[in-house]
Amino acid sequence: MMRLHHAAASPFVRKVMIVLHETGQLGEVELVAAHASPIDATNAPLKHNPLGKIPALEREEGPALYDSRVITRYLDARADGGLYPAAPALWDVLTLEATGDGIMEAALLIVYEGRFRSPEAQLAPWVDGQWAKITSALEMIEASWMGHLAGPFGAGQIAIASALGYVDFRLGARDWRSGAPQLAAWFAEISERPSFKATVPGD
Ligand code: 99T
Repeated sequence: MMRLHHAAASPFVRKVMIVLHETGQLGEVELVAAHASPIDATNAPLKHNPLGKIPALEREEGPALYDSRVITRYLDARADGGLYPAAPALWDVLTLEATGDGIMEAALLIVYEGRFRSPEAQLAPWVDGQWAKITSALEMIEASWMGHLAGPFGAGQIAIASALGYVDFRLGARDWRSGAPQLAAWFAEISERPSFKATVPGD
């Protein structure tokens, strides 16, 4: 039995959960509740990921895996799930996945700025700069990646949808949809997939 260090708020964990759903491996993983935090590693899976971050995946045949991109790729290969195509299509999928992960990272930095700094210590240009990364990524997806998103389902769609779900969950007061209407329509539709409905973020 594999063990996944998990929290329902994490978009990085959500990608892994969606892959487990999509590849029929849910029954092979035990979920271990973790509360990773950059300033308190008490409940972080440090033994399995020295960086103290989740997700981390314990497996039988070797040391634990991290980070989320490694885990999703491992699980897909394990089940021959087809979420990562062969090269050259792979390079597009990995770039789109990196874009989704980058949106999550920027959103998480905004969240952490609000969570760990006193209001006086928070830096508005820093928060604005992270939000600018998100909007520039969304603009690029809207302009250049809609055809890919409409194509074969895979790790790129999983990462982008998990990122958008996280932005809505933690930064819901910010409007991204009016600047990316096609992406907003795609997100509404893909959110109906059972693997997405089963993994909606929560605290
Ligand atoms: O930074 C820390 O020490 C703890 N943070 C985490 O473990 C977050 C949880 S999302 N995970 C990552 O940053 C993983 C990033 C890595 N590159 C990957 O696995 O892809 C928590 C979301 C929330 O609470 O709102």
